[in-house]
Amino acid sequence: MSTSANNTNGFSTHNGVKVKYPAGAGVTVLLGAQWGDEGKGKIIDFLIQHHKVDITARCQGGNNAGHTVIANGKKYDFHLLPSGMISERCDNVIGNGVVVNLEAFFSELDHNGITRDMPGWENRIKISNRAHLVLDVHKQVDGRQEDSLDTKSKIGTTNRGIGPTYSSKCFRNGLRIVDLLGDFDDFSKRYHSLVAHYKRQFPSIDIDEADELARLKEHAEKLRQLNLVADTAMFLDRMRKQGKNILIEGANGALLDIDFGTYPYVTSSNATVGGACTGLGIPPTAVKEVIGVVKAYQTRVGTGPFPTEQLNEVGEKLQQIGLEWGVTTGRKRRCGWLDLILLRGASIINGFTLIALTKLDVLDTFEEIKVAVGYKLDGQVLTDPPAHAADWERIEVEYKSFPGWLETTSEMRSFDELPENCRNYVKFIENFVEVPIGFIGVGASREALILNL
Ligand code: 2SA
Ligand code: GDP
Ligand code: MG
Repeated sequence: MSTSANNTNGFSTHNGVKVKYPAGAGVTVLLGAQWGDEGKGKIIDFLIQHHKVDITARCQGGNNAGHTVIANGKKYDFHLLPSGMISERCDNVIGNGVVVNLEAFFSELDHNGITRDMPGWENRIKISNRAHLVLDVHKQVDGRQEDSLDTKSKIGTTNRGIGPTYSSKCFRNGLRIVDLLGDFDDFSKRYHSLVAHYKRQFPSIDIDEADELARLKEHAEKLRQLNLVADTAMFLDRMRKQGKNILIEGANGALLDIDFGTYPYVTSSNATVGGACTGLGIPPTAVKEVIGVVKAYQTRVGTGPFPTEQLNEVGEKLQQIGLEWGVTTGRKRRCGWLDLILLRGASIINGFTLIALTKLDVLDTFEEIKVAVGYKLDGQVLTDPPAHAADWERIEVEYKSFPGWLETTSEMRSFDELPENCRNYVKFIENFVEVPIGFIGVGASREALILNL
């Protein structure tokens, strides 16, 4: 393999080149800068191999997310599990900000072969006692809420019960892991009252409450036996004090953030940098590096504004070459040109210190490549993304056009090797956003990653 971790002499090599990853010990946050599916999984895999990551931690979202990691000669599909589960060296945390479907948690461990192939896996993962549980009722409410909306207002959720679980959390009648592990009679009472609460809103809800409670009891036993639950904020604090490297992996993406995304067409958590702190109990002063993962074009699943969407042969070509299907639901992703107004906004909110630009190879065969560099609304120039959903529909996009490079980049391994037109495209993005592009993805494999650090 041409990419290898060789930490015995203090550094590792990737494609034969010494890795000069800049951050020292501390906390690195890695976030999606668009609408999710930027290829975060692959960059996380690189950092785990080369940056001596000791712990990977999930801070928000639930099993609505989907990372593909190709490693150890295998393809892993992760939704709820932190990606460090693939490495025997890494501990893993599911933080208080994550909403946990325990059924999905245990089945993901099984179908990725972790329980079978990685003895001792249970010593490498901890779930926060404060994390909220996704229950059957939340999934049913997700579907019913979507059904109750007209076509234009539908969010196009992943139907995993994520929004309703965060609603219960904010309504303060949600159930947490710590409740499940406490007095089960008390838990059952609160469970029935939560289901009754939602039934008043949606009388057609149909839950086998006794059956779900029995399943939850079994999960509670398993969690206890395997010692999988902890106060993860305190655990992470101890680890930081021991000088361990922590990688926080964001799910979804900045434009799906509940506060700064294209509201209401967003997910129900903070997918921007603040979510990393509140979702794990990590102070902002501990964060050393914030890496934004950006696809070289733009995709979105679900409904909602998408100013640079290409509902034409360009969009179809991006979808087909980029293999743009959702990892969680198998939905076709909508595709369009890279939007630098949105990217600059995401970068400002997150304070990116480094960008990873992925899937550049997907543009190899395009004669012309465009990027959005300006918005106009009712004749007025906008320098930043608007807040109101209705404004998005009337935006006129100003594009900058680049000549394509019409060469295959997937075997190229250094920035200088890339065709000139390709380098110009990358440099333009870097200058517009004013953040260095440290990684460039030119293919799905581990090796197809150019370091530009
Ligand atoms: P939800 O289910 O309440 O979080 O949905 C709200 C919106 O957030 C979008 N969303 C996503 N967008 C892209 N990728 C996501 N995860 C999967 C993946 C997607 C899939 O990584 O491939 O498999 O379909 C994800 N999760 C949530 C969603 O489309 C709604 O617009
Ligand atoms: P995530 O949710 O951000 O981790 O991204 P997904 O895993 O949902 O989607 C990214 C997809 O792109 C995966 O199938 C990856 O294997 C693939 N991928 C990642 N980086 C590259 C790249 O540089 N080039 C190509 N062609 N594919 C890539
Ligand atoms: Mg994904």
